[in-house]
Order: sequence, then C-alpha cells, then structure tokens
Amino acid sequence: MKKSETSMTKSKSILHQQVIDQIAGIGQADILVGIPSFRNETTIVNVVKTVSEGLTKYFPKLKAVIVNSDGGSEDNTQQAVRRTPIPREIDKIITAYQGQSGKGSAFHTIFEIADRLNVRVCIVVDSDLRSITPEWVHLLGDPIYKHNYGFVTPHYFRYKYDGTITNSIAYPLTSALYGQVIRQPIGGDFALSGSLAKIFAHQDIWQTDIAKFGIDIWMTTMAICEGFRICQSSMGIKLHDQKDPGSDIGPMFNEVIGTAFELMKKYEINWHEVKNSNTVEIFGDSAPCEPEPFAVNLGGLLDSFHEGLDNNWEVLSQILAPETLAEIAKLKPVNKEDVFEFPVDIWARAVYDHAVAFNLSQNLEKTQVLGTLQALFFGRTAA
Ligand SMILES: Nc1nc2c(ncn2[C@@H]2O[C@H](COP(=O)(O)OP(=O)(O)OP(=O)(O)O)[C@@H](O)[C@H]2O)c(=O)[nH]1
Ligand SMILES: [Mg+2]
Repeated sequence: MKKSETSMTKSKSILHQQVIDQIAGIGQADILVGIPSFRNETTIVNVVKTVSEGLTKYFPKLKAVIVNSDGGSEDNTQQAVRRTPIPREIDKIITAYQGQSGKGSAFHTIFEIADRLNVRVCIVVDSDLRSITPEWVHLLGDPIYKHNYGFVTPHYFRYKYDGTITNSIAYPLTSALYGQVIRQPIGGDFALSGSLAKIFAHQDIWQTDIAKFGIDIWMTTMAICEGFRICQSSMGIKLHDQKDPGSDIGPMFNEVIGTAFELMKKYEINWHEVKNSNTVEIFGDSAPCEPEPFAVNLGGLLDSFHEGLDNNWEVLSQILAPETLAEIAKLKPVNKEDVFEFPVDIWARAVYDHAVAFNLSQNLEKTQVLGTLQALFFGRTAA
C-alpha cells in the first residue's frame, strides 16, 4: 500500500483519537464483545458483568476486550460501564461513536475496533438485555472460535408479541428468499469472525438506514449472500426492554423493512432460483421455555390498522394486485366485536407486492410504500 493511501485510511477513521491510542496500547486481541447503547443505565451494568464472567469462564486463555459504543446517552450509561468492575486481564473501551445516530453506527465503531485489534471473534450483545447469562458468550463465540463458522445468529424463546417485525417479515422473508431458515435474523445478539467484522467495517453504507435499525437484517443477509458459514445458537429466553408493537416501532419498521427490500434488489440473483428452505444448523440445546407475557395494546393496533387503511387506500390500490386488495377490503369489520383474522397467505402476497412497489414504482415514494405496509403489519400483528 502506498503511503498516501495509508494516511488516507487513518484520516478517515471514525474513532476518536483517545480510542486509537487505547488500541495502540492494547496492540492485539483475540476476542471482542461489543455492546451498543443508548440510554441503558439500568441494564448495561449487568450485561457488562455477565459478559466479563463469560469471557473469563469460557475463553480464559484469550486476550479479551469489551467495547461499549454509546449514542451519546444523557443518562449515566457510560459512567455506569466505567464503574463496572471487570477482571484486570480484560480491557474495556468506552466510546461515543461518530456518525448519524443509530444502532448501526454503534456497530460501525465496534467493527473498526475489532479490525484494528485483529480479533478472531467479534460478539455483539444488546445493552437492554435482562436474560443474558455467561453461557451466551460461549454459545455465540464457540462456533466461530472452534468450529469455523463465519456468522452466528441467536435462537431464543420470546413472548409472541416481542419481536413482531421478526415474526411477521424478517424471519419468513429471509427463509423464503434465500432458502435459509434462520429464526432470529434480527435478534440483536450475534457473533462474527474477525474477517467478517473487517469486511463490515469497510463497507460504504453508513449513511443509510443500515446505520440505524437496518443493521441486523443487513448483516444476516450479507452473511448469507456472501457465502459465509452460518449457524444459530440456542440461548434460552430473551428478555429485554420490550416495545409495544403498536406504538414504539414506527421508525424501526421502516429502517428494517426498507433495508430488507433494498437488499432484495441487490441480491436478486441469490434468490431467483431458490425453491426450498433448509433449517440452518442449531448449536446448543436450551430446553424450550415460556417467557413472561407483557401488556400489549391490541385495540390500539387495530385502530392503527383501520386508520392506516382509510388514509392510504388510494396508495394501497396502486401497490396491491387487485385480488389481494379485494381480500384486504374484506378485513374491514362490520361490527367492532367481530373476531379479527388476517390470513397469512394474504399477508405474504401483500409483502411481496410492497417489495415490488418499493423497488420498481415510478410514482410512489419509498416511504409511502413502507407506510402502507406498516398499516397492514399492525393488522397482521393484532390478528
Ligand atoms: N449507540 C446506540 N445504540 C442504540 C441506538 N438505538 C438502539 N441502540 C442499541 O441497540 C440495541 C437494540 O435496541 P433496542 O431498542 O433494544 O431494539 P430491539 O431490542 O432490537 O427491538 P425490539 O425487539 O423492537 O425491542 C440496544 O442495545 C440499544 O441500546 C442508538 O441510536 N445508538
Ligand atoms: Mg431490545
């Protein structure tokens, strides 16, 4: 590499000088656990402690680093991580990432640190987790470290109203398109080989929704379509700061589904000939368990569904095939007390029609297309 190129790479670093200096002090590491955060002071201490226990117990011989990549939280998230005691052998890097706000930007910083430290294993876990155990570090890290996998997705038991974007779109779409049955393609907790972390760090996509909540579906789809060996790890129950599907996931829906639809276009050649789906190997065998339910405003979901249909009927009629539109029209209730159903085959046809409109429509904005799909999603989730 020419000198000018080297300095160009350096000046383009997204890391703060303090972090670059800290990395220089560490030199090289074998395993890194990255924790993205934004206002997570109540949960992140337990996540950091548990991760350090897992690293000590399962990877005692490896040089380990924990990275907290924070979105400039105004609460005490960073201070809480700083105060959390961890074994002296493990290095702790705490930084506010640079770039647009979002979980993906937090990952960008984590991947760049993983790249510079030349790690073999890069794990990422969410900072709002309440059910993380030291075993999670083993379950995520071991397939990469010992069994040569390139990417590990989580497999856990969640309450039926937790992970609604996963259940209604990300999971079925990924399985159907790319033929790989991965139950939690956007679960949040993953492991990557050092080489995949390097590849991710150097992609020029950080100005898009991938820098936000598009990051998970992007990583999983990239890992599939770029031919990395993937497995799922069975990790028991996932409990975290859950969101109400009716009120808290609007922007997230657009970021995840917009990214998935963009990737459908990019990787058309990968899904065109796929006829069957096969379950991706599952590592570990946590016993099935039933997570605690939480309150969901089903009435609110149905109201958003009907309101969304009424406000967007004209747009919807441009997106859906006439037969599908007619089926959706029948879903409008005659009486409020009627049992509400939204058959899965109509939902599936609607999703594909939206994917086509998103990528090919000449006169509709992408946000309009995502908006009508979101209205239908509220109905499908309530059904
Ligand atoms: N640094 C940073 N981290 C973020 C940002 N948004 C979310 N995160 C982190 O990303 C992780 C996942 O975010 P959550 O809000 O828990 O989303 P989720 O659990 O995937 O989504 P739900 O299943 O709908 O609850 C958490 O660790 C958050 O702290 C952000 O803007 N900046
Ligand atoms: Mg969460």
